[in-house]
Amino acid sequence: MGQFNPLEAVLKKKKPPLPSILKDIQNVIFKKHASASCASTIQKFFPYSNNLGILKLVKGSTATKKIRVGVVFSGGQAPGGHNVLLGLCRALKKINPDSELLGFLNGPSGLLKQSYIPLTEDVVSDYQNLGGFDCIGSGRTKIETQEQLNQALKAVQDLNLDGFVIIGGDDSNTNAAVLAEFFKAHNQATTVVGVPKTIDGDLKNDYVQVSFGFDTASKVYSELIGNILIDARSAKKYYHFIKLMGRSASHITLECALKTNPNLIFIGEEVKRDKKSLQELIDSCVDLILQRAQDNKNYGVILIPEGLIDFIPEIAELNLEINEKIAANPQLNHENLSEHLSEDLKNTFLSLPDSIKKQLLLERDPHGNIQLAKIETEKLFISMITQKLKEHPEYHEKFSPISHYLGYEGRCAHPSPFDAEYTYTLGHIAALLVQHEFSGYMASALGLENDVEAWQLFGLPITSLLHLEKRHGKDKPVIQKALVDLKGKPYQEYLKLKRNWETDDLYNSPGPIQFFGDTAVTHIQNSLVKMN
Ligand code: FBP
Repeated sequence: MGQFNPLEAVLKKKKPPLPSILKDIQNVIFKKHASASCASTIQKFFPYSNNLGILKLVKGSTATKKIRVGVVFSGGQAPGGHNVLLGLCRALKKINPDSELLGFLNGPSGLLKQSYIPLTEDVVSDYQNLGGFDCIGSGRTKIETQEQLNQALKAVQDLNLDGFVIIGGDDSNTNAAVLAEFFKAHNQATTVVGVPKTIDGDLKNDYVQVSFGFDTASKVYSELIGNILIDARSAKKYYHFIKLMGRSASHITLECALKTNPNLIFIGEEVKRDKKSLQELIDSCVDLILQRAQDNKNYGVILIPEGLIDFIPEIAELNLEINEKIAANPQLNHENLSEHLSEDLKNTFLSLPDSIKKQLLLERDPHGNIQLAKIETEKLFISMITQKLKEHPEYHEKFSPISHYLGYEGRCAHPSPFDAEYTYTLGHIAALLVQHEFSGYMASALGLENDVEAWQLFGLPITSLLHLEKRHGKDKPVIQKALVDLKGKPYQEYLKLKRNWETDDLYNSPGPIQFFGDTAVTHIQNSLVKMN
């Protein structure tokens, strides 16, 4: 590792506490807690795993044989990943000192290539409480084709793995369910387990209060937004347009807004419900700018979720058509595509700046998702607002916009005390699910608003979270993304506050994450969880 860093040195020594039930890990078992139904449209894809119940970890005696487990990071980085490795490693050793953990390198492709390093206490303890996925790296390869599934099967056989743990988001956990099913169908006893990771906060259900990383990332972004708000109020001359990461759902934007009180935010799910056009969104920004100018306030801060562009009905339709057209003809580019589009979408496409046209055509990720992180919605807004303000020359010259994109800045921060403890616990649950041979399950902990000692631990069948979605033009079973609930308390709270945010500068700067002392909070505080 690099140069001596006093904060890291102290963090590395801080062993995360565990829920009470895990204090005697050799004497716990999973008991069926509730039934979990798998959608009828999904059952045929998972004949071996469509009827699994929800499990709860309780006290009970069990055999503690030696187990050999492989683990992989899949998808985008999220704070706390290293503590999952640490939790897994320590739990496996506590279960049986001869157990082993292998870390596959650079994502799921590491399994296919059988490229791994042994994850011993010496290796993982050097990363205790540190951000990043750099201990083993991550990647976005999807194990999907028959050839890849066979390669994965060969790898777990060659390496004699009792378990394989995928630390990932919705698509990666879907992949865990697919692999678990494939192994069962081939009489391969390797247990496949998922761990819920993603800063986006959209992997969320009755048994996953929050995915790990969301707490830290939203706190890091809120710190930065808070600083920008105070700068805006001090300089009184700039409008800041801040795009925030979170591929689809607007959870991060809503969470950061409730923590910082900016002037205006957009929530993709609301835009979709109200069928708002791009021009209507621009008009609402212009209205805000004109209204604030009446009070001599030619400054402000506007938050834009990364996924917004795909919630605007005409752009979402355009994206779907682009997906189909480029799947059929990969040679299409931003200059010749319009001739292939239907008439009204052609006009929408042609009305966009060239830079955005190109970005809409960028290669899809291996899961078939458009790369929204690369679409500069914040710049699109600035350019359209500047154009519209030409109708108001007296304000046009006072409009001085600055664009920001906060995304990668938050994904590898050192985990907040909550994320550090949550991930350490999730690693232990994953080890126990492997030990007890519950394949196709996701590690889950509830009661996260309480201190760690009181958390309740579960195993959740991944197939119960699946639904059918179009990917690369075909129906695929995938975990349904949890979008912002427009009837939920966080959104309702925002509705109550937003009018005052527009006119009064109620800016709040929450400051950096605290790791020690009275303000180092170890339970979940996010509005997303607390208010739901
Ligand atoms: P995961 O869903 O894999 O956790 O990744 C989420 C995310 O951080 C999104 O918010 C963002 O759109 C995307 O990853 C960026 O991907 P990449 O790291 O490949 O640029």
